[in-house]
Amino acid sequence: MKTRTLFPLLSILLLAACAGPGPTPTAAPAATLPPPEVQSTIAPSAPQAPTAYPSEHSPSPEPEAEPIQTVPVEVIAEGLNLPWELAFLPDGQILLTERPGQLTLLEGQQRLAIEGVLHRGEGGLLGLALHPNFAENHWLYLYLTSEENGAVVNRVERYVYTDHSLSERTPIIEGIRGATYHDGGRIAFGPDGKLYITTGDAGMPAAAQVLENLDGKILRLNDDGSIPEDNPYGTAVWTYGHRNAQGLAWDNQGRLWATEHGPSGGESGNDEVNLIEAGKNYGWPQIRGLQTAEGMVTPVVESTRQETWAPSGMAFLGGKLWFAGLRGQTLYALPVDDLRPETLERHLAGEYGRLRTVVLGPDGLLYITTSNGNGANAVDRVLRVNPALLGED
Ligand SMILES: [Ca+2]
Repeated sequence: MKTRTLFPLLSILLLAACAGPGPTPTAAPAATLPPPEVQSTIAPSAPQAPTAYPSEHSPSPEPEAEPIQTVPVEVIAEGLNLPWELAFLPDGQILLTERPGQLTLLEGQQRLAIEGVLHRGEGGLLGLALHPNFAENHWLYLYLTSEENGAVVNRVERYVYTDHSLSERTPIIEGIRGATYHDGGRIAFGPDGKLYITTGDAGMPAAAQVLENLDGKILRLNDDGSIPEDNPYGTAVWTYGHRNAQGLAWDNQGRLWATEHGPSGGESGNDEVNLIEAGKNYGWPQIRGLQTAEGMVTPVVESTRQETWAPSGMAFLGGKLWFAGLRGQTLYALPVDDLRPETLERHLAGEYGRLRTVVLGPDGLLYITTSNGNGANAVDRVLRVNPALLGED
């Protein structure tokens, strides 16, 4: 296995790097920008991924090697259009979705246009997941918004991805209501090999409480789109009463956590982190913030009415849930064994603008995408963060 041979090599390099009396690297993100001619490539310090590395959201053992990035943040790519999700191919290359409708191989920014994507408001090409057995079957999953018979809808599709081309386009689930706002869109394989999907209420809050539709839910499917036998309602629904969840991560005990956007507009704030358990009702729109009601789940931590995170993608590393804030423009970290508002860490506040997703790389570093462009204005970046070197803001 590559893993076995790689990490001893890394250790040697690390020892060599630490042995010299050279200057201590300082935390200065601006100084870490690579020269323009390499901005769209992955910096050479990224080691190769193990060949069978699963989806970035799958629980995996804590990385065996110490991260080798000696500064807190490196900008490893620029010039992107609203990147929404990021995944590592078995050879370590990075694939991105860009919300206007492109599946992009970061190396050389090679873009594949996905036919039929409707990019409007929060909708577009959103989630991306590789099958846990991608190395053999090459199955790639996308969550996208489109227009059918005048209606905005979301769906998940499966493709075969080889040599940066797509074939065998296959619907996995359709009929998720779409809208300009609240389109959900995160997809991830769990430790059980099932595909989890967040959907939004599409601007119809009451729909989140109706078990017979797919809106304002977290869904769970087999890899071919069929309904797992142990789903709680005999449908795709895993949990309900969600407004607009956009982050999924499993911790080292196999527990599923989700981030969710609270009320926006005049009632901003009340963003949520929830522990997701089969069949439960997470309360939208009946309860918000720390309100309670019989048969409904209150979030483990929420942002209060005084603060807006607008949380999106999430990853688990080092005992913490790391999640990206859009309006909050912050990388948040919450220790799962000490879930209190007081233990919430805030990093990079305002330094890179709106942050969309956080993915754990095969090198033990966090990969974060910004969301500052507008489709025509390609100003977004991929940041590589060494969490061990982050100072709290
Ligand atoms: Ca809730």
